[in-house]
Amino acid sequence: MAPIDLRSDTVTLPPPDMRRAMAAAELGDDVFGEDPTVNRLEQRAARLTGKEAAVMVASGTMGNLLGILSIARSGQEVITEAGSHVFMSEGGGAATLGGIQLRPLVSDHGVLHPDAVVAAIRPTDDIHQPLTAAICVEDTHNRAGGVVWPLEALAAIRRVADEHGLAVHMDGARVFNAAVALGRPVAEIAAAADTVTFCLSKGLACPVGSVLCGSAEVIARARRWRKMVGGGWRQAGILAAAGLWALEHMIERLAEDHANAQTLAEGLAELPGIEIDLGTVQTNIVRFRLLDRDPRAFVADCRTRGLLGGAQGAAGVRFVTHYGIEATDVQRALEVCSDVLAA
Ligand code: TLP
Repeated sequence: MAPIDLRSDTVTLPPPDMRRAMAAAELGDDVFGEDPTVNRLEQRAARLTGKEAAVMVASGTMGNLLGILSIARSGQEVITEAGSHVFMSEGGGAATLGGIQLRPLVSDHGVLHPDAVVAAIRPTDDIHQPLTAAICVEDTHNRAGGVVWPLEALAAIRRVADEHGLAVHMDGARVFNAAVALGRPVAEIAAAADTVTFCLSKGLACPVGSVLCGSAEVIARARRWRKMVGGGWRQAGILAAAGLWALEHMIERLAEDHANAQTLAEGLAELPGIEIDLGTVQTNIVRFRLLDRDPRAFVADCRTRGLLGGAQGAAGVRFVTHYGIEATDVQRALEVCSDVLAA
């Protein structure tokens, strides 16, 4: 039997109809701006997020990097959350390639408090300090367990940014999960941000791709950065076709992943030796702590029984539900966890 793979929603495979759409895609050279399918995806992404323009990129990491490089300059600082993906898991790209310093702030489950952000903004009249250029938010927040930013919290960050002349970048790798959880259009969520990246290759099941959206001016800068980091691609319409198909067919079904994550979390909460904050399980990510076990050993024992997950830090484990995971898989996953904990 194939293992139940809950390591990430990045493991999703393209559905047969998505593959057919890819095979049928009309293509051109995207570096010349001549791939009609890429152009269509970028227009669609801009419309969906309520922005003027968009650029398709290889990954969420590239989208965040180009977004930050396009709204901040060398020597400036970007405020972000201490557990955010840009700060923890993107190789220090903004510092390496842009000379931009990230300023991590501790938060309440990934949601930055506006007062903490205000307190972190650098004074402009002190020549010792770098200047603050932007604020980065992550919605949904991965390390917090797929937590959705309340719209009021986003609006509060927007107000702070406007009061201090700062830009806002949203790492919306899973912003469609946030939109489905809130029952609101993505544009309403992205309204708080100047630039927003979303991923096609996670819950939306595309093989490759993310899109960075923003004003025409900022996206023009991002295109220059994309070319510089080797991200100018040619007949990328074959990938954009997957994205267009996904935006049409894969968003609403994310609710199934959320329901499966909920069932999984509630089942795990019943098991001895597991500590889980059910309040953080709002989308498709389930994070929990093991009270008396090494998470790596737990994950290895699950693997031998056909369940894949991820160990995180000293006590944490992460499971992610996604396209291809059914309610019956969740029941089997719970049985495996129960067996491993009882062994
Ligand atoms: N997250 C991945 C990897 O870190 C392993 C995962 O499995 O969760 N922003 C957020 C919030 C992300 O969770 C990720 C990827 C990215 C950006 C980066 O996307 P990619 O992997 O496309 O560069």
